[in-house]
Amino acid sequence: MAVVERETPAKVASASDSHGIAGNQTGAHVFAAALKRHGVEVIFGQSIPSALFLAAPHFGIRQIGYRTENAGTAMADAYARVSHKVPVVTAQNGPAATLLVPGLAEALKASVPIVAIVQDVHRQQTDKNAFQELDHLELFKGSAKWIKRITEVDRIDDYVDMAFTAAASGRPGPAVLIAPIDLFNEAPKVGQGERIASLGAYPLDRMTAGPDAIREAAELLAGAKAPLVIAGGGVHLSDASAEVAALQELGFPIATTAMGKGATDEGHPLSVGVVGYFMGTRGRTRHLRPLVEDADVILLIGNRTNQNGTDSWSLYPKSARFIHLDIDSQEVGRNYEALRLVGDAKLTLAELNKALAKTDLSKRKSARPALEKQIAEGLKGWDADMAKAVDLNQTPIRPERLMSDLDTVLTPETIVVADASYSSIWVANFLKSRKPGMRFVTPRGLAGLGWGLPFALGAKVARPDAPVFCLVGDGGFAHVWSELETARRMGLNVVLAVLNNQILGYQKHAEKVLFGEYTDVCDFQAVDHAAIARACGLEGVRISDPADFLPALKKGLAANTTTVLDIVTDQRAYPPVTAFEANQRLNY
Ligand SMILES: Cc1ncc(C[n+]2csc(CCOP(=O)(O)OP(=O)(O)O)c2C)c(N)n1
Ligand SMILES: [Mg+2]
Repeated sequence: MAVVERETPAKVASASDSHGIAGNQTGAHVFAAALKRHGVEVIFGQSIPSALFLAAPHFGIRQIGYRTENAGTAMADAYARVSHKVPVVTAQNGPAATLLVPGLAEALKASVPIVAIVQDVHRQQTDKNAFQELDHLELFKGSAKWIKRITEVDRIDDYVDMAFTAAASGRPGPAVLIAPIDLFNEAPKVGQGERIASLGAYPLDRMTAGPDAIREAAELLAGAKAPLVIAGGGVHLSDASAEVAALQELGFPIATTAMGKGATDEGHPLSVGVVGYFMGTRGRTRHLRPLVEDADVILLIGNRTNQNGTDSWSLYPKSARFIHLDIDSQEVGRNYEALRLVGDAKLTLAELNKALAKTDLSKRKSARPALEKQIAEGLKGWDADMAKAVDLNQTPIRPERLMSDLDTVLTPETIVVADASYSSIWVANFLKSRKPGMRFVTPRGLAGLGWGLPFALGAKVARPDAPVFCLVGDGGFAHVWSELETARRMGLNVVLAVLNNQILGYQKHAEKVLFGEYTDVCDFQAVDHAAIARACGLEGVRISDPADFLPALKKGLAANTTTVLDIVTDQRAYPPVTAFEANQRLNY
């Protein structure tokens, strides 16, 4: 006996009656109205819960149909990072729900708000081994900030509001709302619409650290011999780059983590660039390591002091006095004991800047010319290293050549996306941010492969007018080729460059460094990614000559379709990760 895998479509509200709950309206309408109230314009889904998607257009909510749930969650994640709105992703119970886990886990670690609505089995079939029944409350433990199952149609508003509040307040993160399928078809008994709050933008609540701590921080920074600011991804989450820029104008050098990249204009004379685990030869900030190591007061902003950002906790000097500003009190002092500034970065920095203005900033003023010189010379040293270390005209193509060409067409509005592995490092190290608040979207929460293309699509949904460039490795791209069809169907035009080195690069190189050999799955058979793009009705161009990249890139950025540039790159190329520094095993 076959089981019914899909619910029967619910009655769909007419456009005129869509905002009130009356007559034969259902839980699906209540859900859609609540989402509308929170400013939701799109839902990343695949037609389930069907009743919700049939009702949603009547509330002006469009469905962005993903091919796989993990890609859909990554789309929602990038949409959130770029738009500052809380995105909604949905999935069917069971196997579909399990595929939300990777995307939610990345969002949890990267502090990105997402509301996931997960369909559950019919309430009367609970715990009977119903079709695709799974304990979702257990499933999402460890990958979500908040998980609840709603069982009363009359409480949909309450639960939707709780989910948005959980996602968008405090340290943002994913909230999972589990909703039995029959709830969407049931008519509410009591009137709805008492709740009027709109909770769909984050940070939902901004709070500042206490005035005494802020005053103490200002005194420390003003009186320091060699202060340094290291801004993390929290600056973007809090939309605090203008306040960081104001702090910079007071004479403070600003470095960032990879997640914080774009927090500053990297053309500013007091912008250090990205510091962390890729400060080896060819690392843009390699010659600025002393600037970090000699700092006596370090202000960390929205920086979780993780392994890569601190070069395995070897980079930040133990002797420095730390001031740590974060919305999550648990992050403050986690790895470096610090003066605690617990609060929203934007609001607290605004207060800190005011407090600094009242201090004696003559030290900052007098130190500035030498500081600017140190930074300029350090970056010049990098240029000289590059000229010596890399032949930008060689074939197979060096990724540094691609980044150098790409850098010439970047605008402050360009959104640069990268997948995990080397791609994240190529863009973070070799491109320059053009303004405070420029967006470089990389999966640095957990650094999983397969986030690149869906991130690019989610970013494009959030900012349709912005050019979106995405860099991926051939290994990571293979996780999500299927979303090329999504790009075409949804009319989301991005330029995707595949570093076709025909290997799991980072994996192979790490094995060579650690063991002197590597396992055979690191080498791939040849794949023509341009042909895959063309098979999906998109533009696909294979590039073997470095001179062909820039024209193809410009054409792709101007095109009315997604373009895949399949670039034959040198498999021996690796970015300047310090763990690989001067390792002879990589000269193969
Ligand atoms: C989902 C996931 N699986 C495995 C890994 C481990 N891993 C990190 S880098 C890497 C190789 C990536 O190869 P590719 O995407 O081709 O990029 P390349 O390093 O060659 O530029 C692997 C397997 C990971 N980070 N994420
Ligand atoms: Mg590869």
